[in-house]
Amino acid sequence: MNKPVKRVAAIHDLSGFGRASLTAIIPILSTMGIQVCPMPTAVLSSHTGGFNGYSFVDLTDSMIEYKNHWKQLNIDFDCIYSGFLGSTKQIDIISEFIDDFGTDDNIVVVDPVMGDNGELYDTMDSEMIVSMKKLVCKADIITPNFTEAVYLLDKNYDLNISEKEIKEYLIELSSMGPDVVIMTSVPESKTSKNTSVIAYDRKTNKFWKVTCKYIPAYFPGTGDCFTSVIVGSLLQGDSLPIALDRGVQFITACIRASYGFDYPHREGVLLERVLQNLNMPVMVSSYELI
Ligand code: PXL
Repeated sequence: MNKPVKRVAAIHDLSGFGRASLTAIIPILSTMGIQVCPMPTAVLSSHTGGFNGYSFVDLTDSMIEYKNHWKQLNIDFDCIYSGFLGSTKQIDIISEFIDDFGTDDNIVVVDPVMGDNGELYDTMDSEMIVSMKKLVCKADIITPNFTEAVYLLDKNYDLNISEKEIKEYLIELSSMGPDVVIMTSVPESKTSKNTSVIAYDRKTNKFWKVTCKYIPAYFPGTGDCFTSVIVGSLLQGDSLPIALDRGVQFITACIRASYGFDYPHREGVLLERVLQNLNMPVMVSSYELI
């Protein structure tokens, strides 16, 4: 039976303050006309990027009961989308979740949230990296930023990297399992004022690139916003390069809408001011084949 609304199982933490993970994913996908069924991995009072003293409740055990109930209800998902995880045991549970709910028709998107700007987030360690490497093998699509790609491949974080090497990293990541690898925050040459997203589609053996102006500001949670737009766009039937374009355009709009205001960037981008952009037609396509 064709569902009237596409449905995503979103396996992420719920952070009460700071516009990251579920508090970004739910409004974005809802605005795009997609039903989000959240499975919280942990409840935090805030995300960990720039806040001290946050509370953290690990929900690993509840995830097993959650999964069992959803199985009993026989829910079918058009997408399984995981992100920030609170423990290595959660990775085993998500792996089982994919075995239980994954089909030939739905897509499994793993955002291997571990760090940014060359560093791991507070709650991540080497054990989490080992487990994340196993989880990406089960995904159809992964969306690491450059830092996470480097950790997944045991490479050194070196911003002096050529496009040829980035392509090799993408192929190596795809050989772990996913058909599509989307790398964000790809460094450009030292003199460039740009940053880019580069994706590799193994089935077509194509590399797609979307470049955008680098704005010297860091807002936590933008990775979650980007991957949510990719998920929503693909579920709406867009091609991969259009999904990349929409993701980049939306993040650029989020940062531009936020950057001119004087407030702590740890609170995240001012999502509420730009959500409606998601329902505008894609005006300019800037993607290229490389
Ligand atoms: O946006 C990634 C993310 C998700 N969840 C939590 C985080 C972060 C990044 O800091 O701390 C709890």
